[in-house]
Amino acid sequence: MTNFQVPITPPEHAAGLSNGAVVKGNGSEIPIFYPATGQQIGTLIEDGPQDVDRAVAAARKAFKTSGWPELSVEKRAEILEACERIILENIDELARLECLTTGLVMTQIKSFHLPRAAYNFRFFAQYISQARGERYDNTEGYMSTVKREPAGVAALIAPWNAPLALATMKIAAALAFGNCAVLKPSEQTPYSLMKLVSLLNDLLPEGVLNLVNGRGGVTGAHLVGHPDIDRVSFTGGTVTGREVMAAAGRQLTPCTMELGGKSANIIFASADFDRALDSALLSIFSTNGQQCLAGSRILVETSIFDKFVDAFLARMSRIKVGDPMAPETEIGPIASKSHMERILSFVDTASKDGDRLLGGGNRIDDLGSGYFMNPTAVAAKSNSSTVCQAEIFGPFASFLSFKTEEEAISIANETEFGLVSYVWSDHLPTVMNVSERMRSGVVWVNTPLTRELRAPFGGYNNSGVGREGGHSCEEFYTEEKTTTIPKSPLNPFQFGMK
Ligand code: TXE
Repeated sequence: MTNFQVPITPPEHAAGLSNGAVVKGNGSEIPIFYPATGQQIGTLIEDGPQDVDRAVAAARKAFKTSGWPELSVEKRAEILEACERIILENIDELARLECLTTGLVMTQIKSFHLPRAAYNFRFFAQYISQARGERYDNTEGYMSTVKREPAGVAALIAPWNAPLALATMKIAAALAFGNCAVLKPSEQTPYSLMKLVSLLNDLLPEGVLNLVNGRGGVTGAHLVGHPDIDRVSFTGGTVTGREVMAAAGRQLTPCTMELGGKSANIIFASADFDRALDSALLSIFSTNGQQCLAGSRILVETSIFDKFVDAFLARMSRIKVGDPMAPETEIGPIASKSHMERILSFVDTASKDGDRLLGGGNRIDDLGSGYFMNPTAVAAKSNSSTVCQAEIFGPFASFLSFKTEEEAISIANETEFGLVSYVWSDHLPTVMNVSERMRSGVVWVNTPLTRELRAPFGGYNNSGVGREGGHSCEEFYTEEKTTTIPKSPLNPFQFGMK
């Protein structure tokens, strides 16, 4: 293990940004830990209800007076492109802060997460530049136009597993369509987003983008239930999602919910074996296994089951777990001690359910006090096993076998979730049949983790409500206004003339 660079100095804006100024939160102090050592590396000052009110008021003021909603698309796109550049220019610092709080592997942050974070801004700059209008001449003598206007002030709630990649989708989309926003990072992983917001604030008019810090039940709950919020965009767990949506619902605030998953990765004997193997490993073990779109239920056709599982286990045993800043590391620490303990508790649950542990299943004690565990795989007794139904959210794969396409489809769809599905086969009729019948928001055929930002991303059932992506974000972050005008003066029907 190399020496971890701790402690760190938190980014300058330690307690929320409101109205462009640093506001000292008046709430509790929350310790921030480096998951690779378990050491406390800093403190977060929680923003209480009054701080949240100030941040929302600052965003509302900016919405009314900053000129951001009225800015021409050309100028707004230029600023979004500058946001992309500033992220890329500060990639080292942002990556370090992301790594220090999440334990994500530095090479993955720099190769996937931060390029995506930057691209989110470029994507929405390009998207709004292609905007098209609507006009109807169907009613004799009239024309009607439909305009999309910014919705107002958006509350953006970010999770801890990939803060920069996930929050920037929300920030870029909300701002691109002319909204102002208040972001709340996870109380576990605030630093990279605090740094990001402070960088973006050098480019944006005052008050357009604000940040509040604190626990979900305190700062988050006050924000999402705030009467002056026009949109809530949430990424997190399904249980929390229900609470957030209920709070927003009381204010009739529209929400998007990007929640959990238990995605099926279906591997047919007709698949390209090696690519399917690479993909199975990548989709369950990247981002330390802590991602909603993980291929966590691996369904393999019986005729290749043993061969596939053996090959998977051989590769899994060679995965390098360790210092997230070391270039050779593939899996870093789990994000928190309690989460690691939760993941490992599924090993006992599996044993009680009659599942078979294939490998891993333990904490790695010789890596010190960090939250390291071995990548884990289980052969499940059936799809009803807890490890096939619960979102474990860690480097934990559950294997099942199937004999027929029908059986694979039925197992894949037997879940409370429905975020993504992976289908591996080179037989076109199989691909067509299975992909058509997946009850999930996204189907990846012969490819893992490939986001097309123009297309909707989100889930069926308990995986979410609404979608993120080009057109879906445009619909979510705007209000539609229809304006009807007669083409020449027309006499309305006359009352009181009889
Ligand atoms: O996340 P929470 P948790 C799943 C994963 C994980 C489980 C629980 O299975 O094990 O959820 O994770 C804020 N009002 N995912 O409990 O609570 C909170 O402060 C407003 C899937 O750590 O969902 C944080 O900023 N906000 C996932 C954010 O919600 C509230 C990503 C997410 O926290 C709030 C993370 C409230 N009442 C976990 N309560 C994905 N979809 O990628 C909490 N928050």
